[in-house]
Amino acid sequence: MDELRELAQSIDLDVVGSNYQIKKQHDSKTLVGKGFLSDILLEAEYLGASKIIFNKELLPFQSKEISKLTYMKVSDKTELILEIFRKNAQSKEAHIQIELAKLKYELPRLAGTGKKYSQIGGGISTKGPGEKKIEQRRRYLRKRISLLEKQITLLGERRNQNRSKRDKNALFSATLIGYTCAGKSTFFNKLTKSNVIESTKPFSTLNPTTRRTYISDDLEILLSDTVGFITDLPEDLLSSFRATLEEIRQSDLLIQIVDCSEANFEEKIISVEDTLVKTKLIDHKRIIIFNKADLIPEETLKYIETKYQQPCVSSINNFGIQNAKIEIERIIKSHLKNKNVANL
Ligand SMILES: Nc1nc2c(ncn2[C@@H]2O[C@H](COP(=O)(O)OP(=O)(O)OP(=O)(O)O)[C@@H](O)[C@H]2O)c(=O)[nH]1
Ligand SMILES: [Mg+2]
Repeated sequence: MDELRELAQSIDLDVVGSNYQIKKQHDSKTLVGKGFLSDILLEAEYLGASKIIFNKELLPFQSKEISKLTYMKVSDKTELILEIFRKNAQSKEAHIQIELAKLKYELPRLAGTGKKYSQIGGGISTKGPGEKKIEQRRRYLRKRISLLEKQITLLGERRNQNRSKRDKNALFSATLIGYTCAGKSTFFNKLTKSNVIESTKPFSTLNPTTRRTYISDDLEILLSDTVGFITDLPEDLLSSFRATLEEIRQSDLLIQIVDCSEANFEEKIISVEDTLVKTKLIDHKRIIIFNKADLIPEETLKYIETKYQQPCVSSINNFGIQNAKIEIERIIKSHLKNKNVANL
């Protein structure tokens, strides 16, 4: 719920209240129980809310059922994330990816927003103009989705061409991955002396950026910064970000950045690994770097170092950066050595 609040606030929504229910099973019609639902709708109306956001993706008919009971806009975490992505999109590619994910989200929910269209008219048990409008919109969405998919494929091909040019240079490639706001871009900027956006707001990076950088005096690599992950990242959104997934897939090494100053950082490691499983990237060579070490007490730092035996750094000062580079270099060199032995 804290994360949902932060997501909402990142796009300047004013959060006036929150509530939760613990249930063994979700209510198939309304997600939460009927009694609880009427309580929260009353509370939200009393607090003057104009929108109610569920911290779980609502099934299309669930959002339709809940909408029948209130004048407030009924939304969910997926829609909120889509909105954040839309606001942060800067490149043409990001805009296409987000529009595609949004349309894919809208398509099965069209009947749920039927009121908007069916108010136009329609007699009893006849196919009125309302239904026709829905059908028209559905057809439009399908056409537009297929057009956008083609555009993304084209952009992907162009990216592949660039990548194969890069591959000729045969540089080892590493990609930064991790939960949103973990500090991937800050670490990237530190290593590559670049200037990509760093921000306290989630999902500030949408498109991958790749730069050459010397990890040691004699080892130059390609380092990529990518979009952040989040628990329950909508599948459509993830699959729309094919460029990022490709970047990760083609990479020789994944560097998972973890914000170790958060109380639930271990849950977030598992959440990122879940996404890696879903995207079939879990078997990729991967190391973890614990970031924001400047924000944690000495004992916690010791605990993490002992438990994980992975580098701890601060990307805003230089703490641990040299060690992290040495560790990355060690892994790359052992990988290259194994590759050479395999090629003999
Ligand atoms: N104190 C401290 N803050 C950090 C550190 N690294 C990053 N930050 C801050 O954490 C916030 C998020 O950093 P980003 O680099 O934008 O995080 P990201 O992982 O790229 O996030 P997205 O691209 O939005 O997914 C920024 O406000 C950074 O200044 C660190 O080592 N210490
Ligand atoms: Mg970033």
